[in-house]
Amino acid sequence: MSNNKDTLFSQPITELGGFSFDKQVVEVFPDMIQRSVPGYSNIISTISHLTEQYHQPNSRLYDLGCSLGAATLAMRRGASKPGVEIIAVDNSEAMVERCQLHLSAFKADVPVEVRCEDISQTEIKDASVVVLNFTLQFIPSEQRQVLIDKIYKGMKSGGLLIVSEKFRFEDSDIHDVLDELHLDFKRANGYSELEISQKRSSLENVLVPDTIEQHKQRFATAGFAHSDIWFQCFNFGSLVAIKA
Ligand code: GEK
Repeated sequence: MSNNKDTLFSQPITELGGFSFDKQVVEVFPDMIQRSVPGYSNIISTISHLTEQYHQPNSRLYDLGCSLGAATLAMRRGASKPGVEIIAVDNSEAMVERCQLHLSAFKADVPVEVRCEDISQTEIKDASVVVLNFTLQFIPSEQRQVLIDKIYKGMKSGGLLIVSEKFRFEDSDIHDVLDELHLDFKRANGYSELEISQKRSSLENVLVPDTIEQHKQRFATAGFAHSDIWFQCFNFGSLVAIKA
């Protein structure tokens, strides 16, 4: 995987467009996500453990919005039962191309199919574990319930859905405290004020966070019998939902 440092927003950009997962982003992605998302490594390693516990024989595991396949690899490490197949999906061609290359560099028994498609088009079938690791926040708000409904319908009984996201907080004082902690995290990881503010503008209306309550409500509406947050660091975290 590429080890390039993320300097995409280090110089003033006159015409700042909306953020997109293009070739330039692919080159710096591992560094970018590590330095921008608090708890990312913890979440990735826990995806392995959760996969180990929840994957079922003769089932499919989905990584929706797989980027370079970090969660796919984590799932592959955790999967050992017979008849398991992983399907990794992303709609960025540049990401899928690099993901494929990266996955083929590691030998493993569990087959992985990497698809370049919009996850709204992905058929979910016989799924025991489904991962949306920082992807749902990029899906238009009005399409989120439809997507979670579809995932629920395609899951096996006892299946697990893992959804990691940046969160919004209803209480504006709490929102500000957690947001400031996140900015400090980015500063401590070497991002300048210019990089932070340009990235923030570029993500506006592209990354639209929900509250933790909205996520739980959406899971309940889809039919999930159980859901809760299992990890939180500042305004980032991860939830699980279980199909009865
Ligand atoms: C990780 N899960 O490293 N269909 C398919 N892919 C999409 C769509 C869509 N409609 N919208 C966005 N994406 C990864 C990190 S990154 C998170 C996920 C981040 C893809 C997009 O192309 C990108 O690769 C990914 O979702 C989000 O565990 O960069 O903050």
